[in-house]
Amino acid sequence: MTVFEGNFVDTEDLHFALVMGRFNDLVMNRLVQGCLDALTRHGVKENHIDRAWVPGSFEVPLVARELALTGHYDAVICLGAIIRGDTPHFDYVAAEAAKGIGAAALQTGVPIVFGIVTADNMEQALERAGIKTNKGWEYAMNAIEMATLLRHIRKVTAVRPERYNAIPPGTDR
Ligand code: INI
Repeated sequence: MTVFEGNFVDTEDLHFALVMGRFNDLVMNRLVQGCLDALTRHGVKENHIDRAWVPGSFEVPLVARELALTGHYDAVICLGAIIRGDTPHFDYVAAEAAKGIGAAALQTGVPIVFGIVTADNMEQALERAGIKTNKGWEYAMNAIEMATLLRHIRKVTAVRPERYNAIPPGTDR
């Protein structure tokens, strides 16, 4: 039996991309700081963390997918803050962000973390961006775990093709 798992130690050679929505920048700046703090304190090199700002959470999936397709990143972290207003706009933006990020991960085979804070008001959002807890930190940990987990799976399955490679060579996964 093999237990595949990620870890928070073998991080030195990992590369990450952050895709960040500018909307609600008070919340966003705190989320980004929490995320960078967690990555670097777990051994990720600062110059291995590329960053892209986009207008809002709706634009995050397209850029996340584009960066994932480069093949350069072990994981992409999507950060955004969507706060409910008086209209249904919130629901459209949140649904598209969630759907798009999920699709981008499945299409590219690169872990793409859903780091979009959705909140009913600014107070709730700020609580999650450092006042009580910092979700940016948590999203960074999710990215490290997924990056190291996929590396583990790919390493083990590559050295034992007779056991794991049921899919004929050349088949698109
Ligand atoms: N984008 C967000 O990231 N958060 C929000 O709260 C938000 N609201 O409420 O409107 C928001 N809207 C902008 C959206 O993401 C796009 O940038 C815009 O619709 C242009 O495509």
